[in-house]
Amino acid sequence: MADTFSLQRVLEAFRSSMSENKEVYIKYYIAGWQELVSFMNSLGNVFSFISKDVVNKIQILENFLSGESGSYYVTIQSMVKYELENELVDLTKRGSHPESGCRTLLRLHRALRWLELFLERLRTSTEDGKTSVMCSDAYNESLAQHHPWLIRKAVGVAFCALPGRDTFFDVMNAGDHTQVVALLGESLPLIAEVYQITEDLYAKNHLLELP
Ligand code: 1PZ
Repeated sequence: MADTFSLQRVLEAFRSSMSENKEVYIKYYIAGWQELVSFMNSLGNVFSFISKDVVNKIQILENFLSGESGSYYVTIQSMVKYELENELVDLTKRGSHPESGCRTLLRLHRALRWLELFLERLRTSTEDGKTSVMCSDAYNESLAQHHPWLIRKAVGVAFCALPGRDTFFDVMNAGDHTQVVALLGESLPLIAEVYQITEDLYAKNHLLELP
């Protein structure tokens, strides 16, 4: 199944990431990101500085998960509890824990909001819709607020290299446009729910501004 339905696999990973009692499994959460990285790579080299950062963050989380404290990293909930109780998080400025699980996942979490906003725009777009505009509108509404000027500029350049809407739908490998739109309609509530659960957890623990 490796070369079929990339969008489908993203959906499946995020679907599997939610446990019955609404905890989020890190293993599947990063599997979803891994799929998004493959997708991004298929769009061309301009995006490699973005996918490298995502790959790096996936790796940090994978190392925790396969390390000796791995059992505390099964869900985002257990990770937050473990890292906070053991003072493994730099809370106000970067110090002895610059790559905590909590701050690393927060970067992906913020990017997930971008993804949600972008895919929603794509889903509801008309034939003459421009992906670069959808991308940058979604970006300005979310991730951009957390990025310095230089990165915002570089991201702006990358957006200009995005393929058009038709190609985008094709690269998603999920059938004709109507089918892609249907699949997006199915995936978005899921992604939104995973996002909201994480957002509430981070808000409750005052972790939304981790350096
Ligand atoms: C398909 C088009 C892809 C457009 C992607 C739009 C988002 C642009 C994100 C730009 C990231 C730039 C490179 C790295 C930035 C890092 O400094 C930050 C903060 O991490 P820190 O420096 O604090 O460790 N990294 C991030 O914000 C994570 C960005 C993830 C972007 C994921 C894009 C998902 C693409 C999905 C494809 C459909």
